[in-house]
Amino acid sequence: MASNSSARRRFLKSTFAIAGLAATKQSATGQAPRAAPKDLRTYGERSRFESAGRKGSLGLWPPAAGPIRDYGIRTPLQNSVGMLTPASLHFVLSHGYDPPDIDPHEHRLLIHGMVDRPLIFTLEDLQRLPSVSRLHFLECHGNSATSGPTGALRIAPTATVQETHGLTSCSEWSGVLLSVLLREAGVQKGASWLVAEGSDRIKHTKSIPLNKAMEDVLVAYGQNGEPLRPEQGYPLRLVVPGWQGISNVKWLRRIKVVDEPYMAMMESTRYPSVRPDGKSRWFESEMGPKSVITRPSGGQKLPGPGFYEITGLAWSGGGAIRRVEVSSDGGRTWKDARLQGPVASKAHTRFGLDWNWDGSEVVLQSRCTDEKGVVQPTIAEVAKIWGVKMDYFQMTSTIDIGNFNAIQPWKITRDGGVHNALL
Ligand SMILES: Nc1nc2c(c(=O)[nH]1)N[C@H]1C(S)=C(S)[C@@H](COP(=O)(O)O)O[C@H]1N2
Ligand SMILES: [Mo]
Repeated sequence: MASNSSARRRFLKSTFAIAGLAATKQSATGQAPRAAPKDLRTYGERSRFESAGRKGSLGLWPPAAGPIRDYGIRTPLQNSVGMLTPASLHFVLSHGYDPPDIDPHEHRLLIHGMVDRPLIFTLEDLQRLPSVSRLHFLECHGNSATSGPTGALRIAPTATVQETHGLTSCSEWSGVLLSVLLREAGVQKGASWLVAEGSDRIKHTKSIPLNKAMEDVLVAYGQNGEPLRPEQGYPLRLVVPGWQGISNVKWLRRIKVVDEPYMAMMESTRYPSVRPDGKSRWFESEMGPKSVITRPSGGQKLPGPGFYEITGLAWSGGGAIRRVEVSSDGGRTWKDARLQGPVASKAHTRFGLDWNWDGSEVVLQSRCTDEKGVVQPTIAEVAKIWGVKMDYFQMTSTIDIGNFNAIQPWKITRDGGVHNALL
């Protein structure tokens, strides 16, 4: 088999030859006429040739009767490049409701409870305080869950990476560290938790331990250089780095400092991941190391044998990604992938590996290791952790295994088709 570098040279040579031809032809025939210059657009749009889009529905919880709708609006990871998700393609998970229409001038954030000085902040107040900008992923704890009411969508051989992993995105979040606000309010002795509340119809509420709040939690008003999008919590949200999506309370309006978790509706009924034996994992908040190959991925088609970069994303709630390995022989041997910068803590990290496809049937998969040395598990290892048999992952049950971070295999068939090979 030719080495990757000679395969790549051959590939580049033929591509350049074709590119040269196309350029000549285009200028000769006057193709691709330029549109007359338009006025400067106040707010830019992408090229009309681009169509990558989110998919899914807000969904209701508990699911309404009728046909199963996918839960959540998913990011098209198969089209992603680099490590940032444009705000327009960020996944959306709101528990059944459209974003409230909040006038930022009217909006207030109240901090009260076990504090010396209850405080009320306007958005302008917050923007006068020292700001930080941090790269962090968000991930719904139900991302890639195979069981649960919509799990069948995740194990179908035809599933795309948008369907299997699209409930995660990565942004640069700007705002004020929550620790700054809490110090300003003066947290009283004995306080150990806080309860954060949103302004949506269900008043989404989540308990967060005080030590996490003081460590790296952000009260964010900015996303990728502009104000948050309404779907992401405009004008204010919590960003709880590396923790389950549910903690990142959107449309944030109240933080109460308390001395125990509140067992609010969402965290007590839906979010302890309940095991089939009836035990549940409460406040299992940190997301484990996870990676997925985004190209080639489910539903794509390789035009023929030759050189390809295998590329994907890796992330961990435990910190920065240290290593990503890729296997092209179903997990027998592994090669270290390149990590593309920036490699930020609790952020998506892009990886790549040169690969020469010889046209035979292969299974591609990636596994990552985070800075704590924790390695992404196989699905058999996940089954062991949860005390379930492998067939559990095929069942359509009302409960799903949360924080599911098993290695994702993609099978490439001889015709170049790419198929989900998780089960
Ligand atoms: N106020 C409010 N905050 C919320 C939710 C919600 O329904 N209401 N959903 C939570 C869940 S379950 C997730 S996964 C994340 C998703 O954030 P995103 O929609 O910006 O991607 O928001 C969390 N914050
Ligand atoms: Mo979520």
